[in-house]
Amino acid sequence: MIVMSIAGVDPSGGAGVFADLKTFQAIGVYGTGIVTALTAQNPCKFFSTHPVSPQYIEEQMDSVMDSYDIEFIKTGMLYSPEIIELVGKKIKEYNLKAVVDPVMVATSGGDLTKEDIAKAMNKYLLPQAILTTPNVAEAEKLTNLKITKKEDAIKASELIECNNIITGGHLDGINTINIDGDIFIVKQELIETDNLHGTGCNLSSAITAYLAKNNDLKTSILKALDYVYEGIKNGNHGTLIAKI
Ligand code: PXL
Repeated sequence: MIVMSIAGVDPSGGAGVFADLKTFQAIGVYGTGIVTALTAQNPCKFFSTHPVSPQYIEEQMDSVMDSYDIEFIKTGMLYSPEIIELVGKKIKEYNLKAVVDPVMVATSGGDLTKEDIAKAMNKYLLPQAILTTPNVAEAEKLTNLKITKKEDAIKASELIECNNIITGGHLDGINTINIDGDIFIVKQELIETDNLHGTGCNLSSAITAYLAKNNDLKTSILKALDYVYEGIKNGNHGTLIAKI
């Protein structure tokens, strides 16, 4: 089982491609990583971004796909509408099943995208995705709705173009899951911590890994929620042991 992350590099290892690879490893699948941008950051402070050209992102993908048989991928920081359009095209070309983490801003407040990329996500990427995993702020941008309570999240989840989980870290732990129009609410206890850097990356990569291990979409989401919760409880660097 080989999966792929298409995302940015966080050199401090908590988010982005490096974090994704650790999560893939913890859940027992082999991970490959396509880099969309380098960043200079640590969990507390974001310094700068250095994007990779769409042409070179395509070359990385083609070179990996040339020798590996990959069905499931995740996308993270894609930085610009041009990169989003390219990734949408490649998902179609290789018939990939994509979990899209619609990354827009870092927990630390850093600039992970060039401009408002919600429009490009809705146009090029979400129609190709099997799932998207926005947090509340990202779901608001994707739908132009204000989300302050469960009912708002349900409304937003019905507007998003594909299956989705609107994560509940900023909504009292209420995760709103919409699979083929069926809505499930999964409430998790919020954990008091200042160490949440990369939790969104870990969630989408854990879902991708569980899917690759033949779990259905709902089971993969539930197992991944559990994996991330345990990780946060253990200081968010304790995510290397997974229930497989
Ligand atoms: O968690 C969002 C995210 C995604 N990708 C990269 C990041 C971050 C947050 O910092 O650095 C590369």
